[in-house]
Amino acid sequence: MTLDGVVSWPADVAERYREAGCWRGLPLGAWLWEWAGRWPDRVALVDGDRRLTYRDLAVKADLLAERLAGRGLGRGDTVLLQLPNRWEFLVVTLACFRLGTVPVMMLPPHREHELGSIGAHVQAKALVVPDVWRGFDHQELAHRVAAGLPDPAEVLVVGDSVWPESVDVRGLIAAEAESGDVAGRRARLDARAPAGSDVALFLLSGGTTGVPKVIGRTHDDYGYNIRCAARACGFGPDTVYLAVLPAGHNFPLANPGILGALYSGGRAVLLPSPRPEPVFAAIETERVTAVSAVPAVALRWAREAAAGDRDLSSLKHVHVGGSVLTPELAAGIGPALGCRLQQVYGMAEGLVCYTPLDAPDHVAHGTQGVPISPYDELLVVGPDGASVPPGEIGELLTRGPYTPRGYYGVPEQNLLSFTPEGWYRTGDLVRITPEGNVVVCGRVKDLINRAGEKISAGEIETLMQELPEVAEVAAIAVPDPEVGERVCAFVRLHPGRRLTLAGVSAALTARGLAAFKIPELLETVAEFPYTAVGKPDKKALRELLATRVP
Ligand code: AMP
Ligand code: DBH
Repeated sequence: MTLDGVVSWPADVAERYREAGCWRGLPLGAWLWEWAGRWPDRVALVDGDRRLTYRDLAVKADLLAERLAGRGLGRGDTVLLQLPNRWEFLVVTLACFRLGTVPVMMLPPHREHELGSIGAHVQAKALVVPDVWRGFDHQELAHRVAAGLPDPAEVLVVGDSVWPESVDVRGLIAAEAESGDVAGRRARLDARAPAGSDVALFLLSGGTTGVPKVIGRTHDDYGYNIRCAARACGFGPDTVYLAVLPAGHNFPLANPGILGALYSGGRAVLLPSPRPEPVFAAIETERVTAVSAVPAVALRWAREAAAGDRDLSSLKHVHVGGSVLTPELAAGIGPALGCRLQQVYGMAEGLVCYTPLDAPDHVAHGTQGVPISPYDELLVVGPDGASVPPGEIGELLTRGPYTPRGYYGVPEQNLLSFTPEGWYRTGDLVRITPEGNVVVCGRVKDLINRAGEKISAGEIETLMQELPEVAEVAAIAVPDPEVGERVCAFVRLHPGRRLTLAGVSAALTARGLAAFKIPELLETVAEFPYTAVGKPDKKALRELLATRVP
């Protein structure tokens, strides 16, 4: 099938990126068999006691790809992928890349609301989930979501208790099935490989509205992104990268993350949680050289590292990004972990900036770095849309060889998020230093950034508006020392009605909203303040909140 809603780069621009060598016309994972040939026995992936070599990965990915093809999945079909950081995540992802089937990178906390709306939007043909994860029955959820989708979708399950009506992923790639005709299978898959310009995967964006914002990333563009990020972070065959953030997120997946480590001939270690003790233990045992985290997590590690007795001496770099980090806090992270800090400002929509490996402290601590590609274009504009003078604050617009020109299947949203000249409006307020480093100063988009998870205020408002008690609602961010920001819902209630935070939480959970998005503060007002155009005045609400919450 073809993905009709994908917005491509204009032909002349695409040609430029091809000529410049950014786009190579190769499918993601083209390196897999090359590495498997060169270093068949080198360990590529570690998940607890499980160690997969490059050859293991290539054999398993191909086997699964062929099995998926046998179940009717093919080029351009979409699959919702919701797996924790375990080795199967990567095998499924690579199998999809081999086949040209497009995984949609869901996150483990997503529930019916997210899986259902995105699944319908991309017309998912299958869901891949764990059986039970952190006490939650994903298999049951996946069947419920599948039943509600417009087209039939299969449920593929990774785990020990797979229902008869689900497909057992581990069974498909069990060791006994692996023998057989490895070379023949490889040749058959090579013969039907996707094109570089095909969409390789869909990433999710923290949106600002009710519409699902999924970003189609092509084999060409994502491959280039991975290469640039790996170079910016000095990744090579000696790299051991530890992934603790959810692997489906653009940052640990590819910037440079898991795919950057593997592309460089290094090793990726997967851990399903960022808790300090298991993280420190993994760094010690696996001699980890690089790890990435959002600021809240990195700061926790920095606080707890001194108290532990783990040997963290292998660690060279910690990559920190996803939400704001003050220079004062940034300065403490490297010394506490005994390594260098590299700050990163990135987005699933494309553009990624990194502080250079050799950056002096004032740059590494006080800025979010420079674009990873010389072909990235940055424009800082004022409210009138015109460029601001150098060094002044404005909204960042960007274009480039790995920043697509639109979200998938939402033409009206794209008119708002992209300019006619193809610039993506990041919604972030930045300034650019005389040396060319980006400093993130705030944002204009209506998002709440909770420990790097982006939450759309509009999404919360739409769901809360449906509550019978609620006459009017506005969701705003409350600053928080622990997670950066939390969701606060302001409501005006219908006369005589009452609503508690627990009531809101129960109602939104019942609607199938991911737990991290549920408001943690509820404030009632008799009258909403309004802006001149008649929208709830969120600035006034923030000021009001400051007077109520000490
Ligand atoms: P998303 O579009 O959901 O992938 O989220 C990307 C957004 O995360 C960016 O547009 C920023 O708002 C935010 N972000 C990412 N990295 C940083 C950073 N280092 N500092 C501040 N905000 C960041
Ligand atoms: O927040 C992000 O989306 C993000 C942060 C750092 C990202 O996508 C990235 C690096 O690639």
